[in-house]
Amino acid sequence: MPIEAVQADITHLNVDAIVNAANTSLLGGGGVDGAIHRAAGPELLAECKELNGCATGDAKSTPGFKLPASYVIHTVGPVWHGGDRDEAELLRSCYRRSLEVAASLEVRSVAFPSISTGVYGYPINEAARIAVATVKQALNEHNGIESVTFCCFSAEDLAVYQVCLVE
Ligand code: AR6
Repeated sequence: MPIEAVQADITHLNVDAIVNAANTSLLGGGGVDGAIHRAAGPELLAECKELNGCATGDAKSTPGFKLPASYVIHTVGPVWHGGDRDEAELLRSCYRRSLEVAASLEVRSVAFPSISTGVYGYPINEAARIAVATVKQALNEHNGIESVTFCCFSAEDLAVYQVCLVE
């Protein structure tokens, strides 16, 4: 099953790389970012300090330290402002760039959280449709990536992703 959706805490997943929904400072925060930093341990913050931040729509990697995943790919989703500030293109870019970074690390399995749909306020239906379509398209260019997991925190989000996956 190359692309699937699950309901889980992303910090528990046994995949090669997990994606973090970070902010431009890359210095930690709440939500999934806070959970990843807590689970990886303080070495993750020290490593992130060396990265000099990350632009919205871009992605940068670190080791996973205490996580089961070998790598964390930190990406920065757009803040939702109503849809007329390039939010969709920036969100697509997060998924594309994260998979490019994953391919450059030669990882086989990647898990994404639902980028921008928490604190950043992106509507879940539109965000999930973008996530699934962008990943399906990008995987055609990255033959080494064998599986992508959409890691949903809530049952409601999982139901949305499952609809998008069969569309
Ligand atoms: N595993 C999987 N998903 C999770 C977890 C977890 N452990 N914890 C939360 N989620 P958010 P954003 C879900 O707010 O909207 C941070 O402070 C959550 O339910 O984490 O991109 C950063 O530093 C939601 O579905 O990220 C930024 O400042 C999804 O992850 C800002 O929040 C994303 O919610 C980024 O906001």
